[in-house]
Amino acid sequence: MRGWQVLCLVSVLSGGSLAAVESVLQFRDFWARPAGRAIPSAAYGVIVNNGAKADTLLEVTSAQAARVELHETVRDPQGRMQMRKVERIVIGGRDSVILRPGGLHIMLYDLQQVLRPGDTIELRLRFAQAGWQQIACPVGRSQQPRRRPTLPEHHH
Ligand SMILES: [Cu+2]
Repeated sequence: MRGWQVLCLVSVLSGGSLAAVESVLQFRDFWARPAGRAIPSAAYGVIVNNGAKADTLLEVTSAQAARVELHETVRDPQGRMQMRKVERIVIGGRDSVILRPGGLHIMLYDLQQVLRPGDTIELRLRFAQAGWQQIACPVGRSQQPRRRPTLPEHHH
């Protein structure tokens, strides 16, 4: 559903020149790790590029974190997993990029508040083509264990 809100925002901002918007992004299953104020958090999710052209994530900011970095997780020569800052993340045309624990992710430092499951943080992502995109990101895993398995699959 968040993806559709972004689509609406893009349509409004572009006014009469809708055809000029080549890169249409969707943000799926975003969630942030719960954290106390002294501990960094991280945000994960899937960025889908429905446009034909590649787009590049350049920067992320959040009202809830004073410093935000793009990170990747790499294995060092000793076999240990380490996080490393990356300057940009490219999402190919008609492709997607998964941000996940142990892979690419958004790192949130100097939290302005404790992040508890059920809270929501705002993320503002700046793309080379699509510009600034704002998404609401729930704290806690998005894939919660299903408590009511009789519900239809596609409710929101
Ligand atoms: Cu990190």
